[in-house]
Amino acid sequence: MATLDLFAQPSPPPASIAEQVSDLRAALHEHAHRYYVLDEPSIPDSEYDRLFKELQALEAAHPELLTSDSPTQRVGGKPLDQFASVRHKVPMLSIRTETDTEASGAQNFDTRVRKELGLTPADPPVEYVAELKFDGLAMSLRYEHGVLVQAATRGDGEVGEDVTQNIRTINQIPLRLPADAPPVIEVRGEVYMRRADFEALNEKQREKIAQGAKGEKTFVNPRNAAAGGVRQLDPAIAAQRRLSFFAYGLGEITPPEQGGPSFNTHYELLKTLESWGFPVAAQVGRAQGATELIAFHQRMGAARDSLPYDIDGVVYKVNSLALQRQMGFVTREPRWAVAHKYPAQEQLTTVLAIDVQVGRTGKLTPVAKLAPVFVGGVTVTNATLHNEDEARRKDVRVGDTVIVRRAGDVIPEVVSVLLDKRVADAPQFTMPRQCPVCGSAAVREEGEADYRCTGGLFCGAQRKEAILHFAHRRAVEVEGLGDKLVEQMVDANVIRTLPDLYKLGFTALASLDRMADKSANKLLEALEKSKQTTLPRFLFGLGIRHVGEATAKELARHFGKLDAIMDATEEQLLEVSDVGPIVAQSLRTFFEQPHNREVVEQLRACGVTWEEGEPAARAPQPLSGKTLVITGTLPSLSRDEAKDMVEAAGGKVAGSVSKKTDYVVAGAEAGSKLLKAQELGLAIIDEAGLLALLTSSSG
Ligand code: D41
Repeated sequence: MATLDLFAQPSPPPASIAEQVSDLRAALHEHAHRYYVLDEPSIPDSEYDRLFKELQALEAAHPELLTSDSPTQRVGGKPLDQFASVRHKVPMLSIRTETDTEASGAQNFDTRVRKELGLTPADPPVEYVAELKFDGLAMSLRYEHGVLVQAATRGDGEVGEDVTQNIRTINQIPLRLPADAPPVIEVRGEVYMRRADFEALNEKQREKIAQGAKGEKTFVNPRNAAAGGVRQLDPAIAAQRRLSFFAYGLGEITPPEQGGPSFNTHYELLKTLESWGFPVAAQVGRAQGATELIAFHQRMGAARDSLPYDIDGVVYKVNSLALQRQMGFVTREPRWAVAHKYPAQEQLTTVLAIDVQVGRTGKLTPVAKLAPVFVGGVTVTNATLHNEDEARRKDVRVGDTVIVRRAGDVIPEVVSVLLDKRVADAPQFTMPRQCPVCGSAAVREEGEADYRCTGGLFCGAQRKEAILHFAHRRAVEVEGLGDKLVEQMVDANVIRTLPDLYKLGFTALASLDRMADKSANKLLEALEKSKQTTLPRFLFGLGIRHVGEATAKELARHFGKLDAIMDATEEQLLEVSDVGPIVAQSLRTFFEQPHNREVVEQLRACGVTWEEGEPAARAPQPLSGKTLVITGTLPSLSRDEAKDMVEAAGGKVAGSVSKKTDYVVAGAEAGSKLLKAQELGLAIIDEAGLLALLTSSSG
């Protein structure tokens, strides 16, 4: 503190500057309230920043005008060694918890209240206020003469800790109250962290850890992150935590005899706090009797997962303050309030095993098998670990005690491991290099998160997908073989592998549900017809990863024969235009699996044939090396026909327009792709233009 020298005072700043400072503060207070509390910004961020800087400049030039409730003073304090103790003038009570998560929990409370008040069934329903129960930490905010002077944690209810510096950084908490607020008021509520702020914080933490920062960790849940933020000794760190606040009650307040306000109901109190700038949850409402409490409990239970923050229940309070006084409290818990919980979304359990599941497309997913635990309203026995990196990051091991979370209908997740409970010598999890279903090699390609089984045609897990793909219109077309039918045939064990398709007899087919004789015959005909195919269709139909239609055509043209492709080395494959290292590797891995080769042989043995050709001597083609995009409806050609013609002429058809597009073929009702082509100044042609290109000699 500077000593005050009455004789050497600097001349006071002109009234206009003090006025400017005061106007700027009022404007910034108002805008911050609209932005942080009401979520209805009234000016652009840039304008707010400009006003803020203006105020900072004025305060720097006139330090004597600086006050602690200035919006510039949210973060300013120095790091502390420890927090001072604060004795609460009015103890911070706790709240009785109703653990019965069913509707009966609300009924029980209402019954107790009515009994306590001596009401009979003939009396009207009791009026309550129903609130959300935020999952954060209780805080008491003390204002004197409208200025925030102290923020204290609940502690044991009698003595808490002075965390004023940190709480000042919470933008939702007013540093100053309007003129109609009483000289002394303590506002009580919950400091919490919104889920999005929690996710962003953990993302930042993960980055720090990845960069090798020591002593950093990720947080288990928003409540822990909020508690950690409140207990930061350095307010600059607390400020980065992005905490939020909801008000729900009062501590000390100037009594009416000394000019303080007098409230009749809890609802009136909440509305007044709201008018003074405190955040009060929009969901708060009055409820008549148990019926409306139950309805509130159910409504909020359904809305729970779509709220931007965690709640662990709802709170019911008798609305009339006179009735509250009449009821009083027992052992620090008011008789007039109760917290009605929802089923916990997180629970502890142990990991019994880590299995690896194989999806329809061959993706391997590690899954933790858990000791059954009731969480989020259901019994959970499995939790996904997503992929290798996630499993490593969480480092889940067999025997570990873990926190599982199940929110809404989202699949259960392992949130974290309690490392201090880890059994000695628990081995780290590693992804298998072999498919647990079929034993084929499992590979993880560069830049990919997932391991995949390479036994596409053979693998039991991928059977349905592989058959469907093979039978696709653009592959070895089997007309009428759709997903429902494949599903049924595989589930009924009528077919196990792809070649089984061609061994189907009429009896087996006709035995299927809803399969009339006529349809069975039609399918047999379609199968017979599909046997006569082309090499590109067959190759594409094998469903080799990264081998799309265009690549299949290019491979067929280049090698002429399937055996040549199956036996080609990586170098030979790389000679094919359109084939890069990833595709070459994928082809090699596929044909290295004996099972896949066997499937190919069996298909041939079943009579699937095509005309083989000679390896191509690269004839110059009119569209070789060109990429086209087709958009809109062409007058005579279908999209597929146009595509085939372009590809036969050596060109490629892409799905989206980019700088690399050589021509955009536009038909009727071409939309955004045409616009983009115009923007990029690309060559735009119509169907006639395309036909002309196709017949032109290359060059
Ligand atoms: O949302 C909450 N966590 C919440 C907590 C709430 N909505 N209301 C509360 N009301 C009280 C009384 C009835 C004592 C005024 C509370 C708490 N207490 C509370 N939370 C932690 C300790 C006390």
